Amino acid sequence: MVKYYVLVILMIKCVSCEQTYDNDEIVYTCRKCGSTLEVDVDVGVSKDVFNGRKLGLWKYREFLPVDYRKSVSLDEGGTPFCKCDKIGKDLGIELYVKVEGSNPTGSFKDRGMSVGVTKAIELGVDTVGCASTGNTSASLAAYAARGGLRSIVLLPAGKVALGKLAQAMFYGGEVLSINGNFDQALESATKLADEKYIYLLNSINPFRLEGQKSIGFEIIDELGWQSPDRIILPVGNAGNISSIWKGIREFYNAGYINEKPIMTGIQATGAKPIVEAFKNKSLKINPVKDPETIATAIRIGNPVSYTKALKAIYDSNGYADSVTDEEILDAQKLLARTEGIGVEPASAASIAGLKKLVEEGVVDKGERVVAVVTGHVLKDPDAAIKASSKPLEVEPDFNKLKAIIEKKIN
Ligand code: AN7
Repeated sequence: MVKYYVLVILMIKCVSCEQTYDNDEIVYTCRKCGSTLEVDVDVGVSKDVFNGRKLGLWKYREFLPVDYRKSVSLDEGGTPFCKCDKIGKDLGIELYVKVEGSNPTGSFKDRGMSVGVTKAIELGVDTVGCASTGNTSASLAAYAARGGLRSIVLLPAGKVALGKLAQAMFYGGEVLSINGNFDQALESATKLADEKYIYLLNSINPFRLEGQKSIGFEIIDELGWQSPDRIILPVGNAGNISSIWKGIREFYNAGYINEKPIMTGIQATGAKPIVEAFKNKSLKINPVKDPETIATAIRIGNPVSYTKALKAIYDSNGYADSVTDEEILDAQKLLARTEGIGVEPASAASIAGLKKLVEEGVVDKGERVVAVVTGHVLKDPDAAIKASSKPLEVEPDFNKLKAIIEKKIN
């Protein structure tokens, strides 16, 4: 018989001035100081309560601030946790890769959307919306369909990878193509939310981030209730690094772990306001006006969760750095061709960054590192095709086929 008590104090709290808001208030940023908000969750429960439950987001339901019994779920989370000995050995570290592309719509956003859409229904709203570089919109459209809600998504015109666009459209999202970049699309979506046309499910929404903290939970759980030395991941709008750190803090506060990992965020050189702030030891960013990178998912110049992300980095004795498009594409290929893990370009930033930081001596030899790879290779088929050699055309003639196979094709 498992004995435990659960104490959940639910409040929305400003991360800068600590102003609090009621759990059922629709509020995205602090009305007093303008900063971002987080849901304050205080849980006292023995980790034995998780025994026998299937790995996944809702395994940790005591830590999630919505009603589990009414959850809008597609069985998200419980993603592969692959030990990568070949790349690990080359880098002189113990490497695990958390493969978030195996979520229902192919990215980590599903964890957040499950909680976010559940919250939307609890609040009684009928329309959800977001701006997106692609993955958020795919996930939102799917979970809105599952929850029976209308969804409106704003995408930067011509800049969304094909797989993501196909998903957003096909799941029934009302897709608006904005003549501008992601940051401008988000400004428009925020205005729609302020006027109550949509319940905004970008990562500015603190309930969505509650779902994403489960990446941190699963990593700890899968390492046998131990912290890795480091978690490294790509950073765009900076919600994910913030929420994983929140999850880590909650498991630490609950007494499940005695150490915490070094949080390490990687951006693309053409979109690296967080890296610049980190180099200047600042808690403020200078937005990048015209962000550019092949990794369209993280082509973001004005990340909304920068305060949380920089706090996560500073509080964990962490690090932030950037990688070039070339380094990203090389890492994407390396991961696919060495370990069989196919990710979209943005996701490969974590591997590219890890390689760079090992070479620079920032990552120590022998470290136990978890690299989070955030989205599936099929999200961006154009990038995958461009990075590969063309299929050879061969007549259905065995001798011709043999002659070709006897040479190496690639
Ligand atoms: C594959 O879909 O912002 O730092 O609108 O799709 O939490 O923003 C996507 C972001 C990393 C960055 N990897 O995460 C969107 C969007 C992939 C992503 C990120 C995104 P955050």
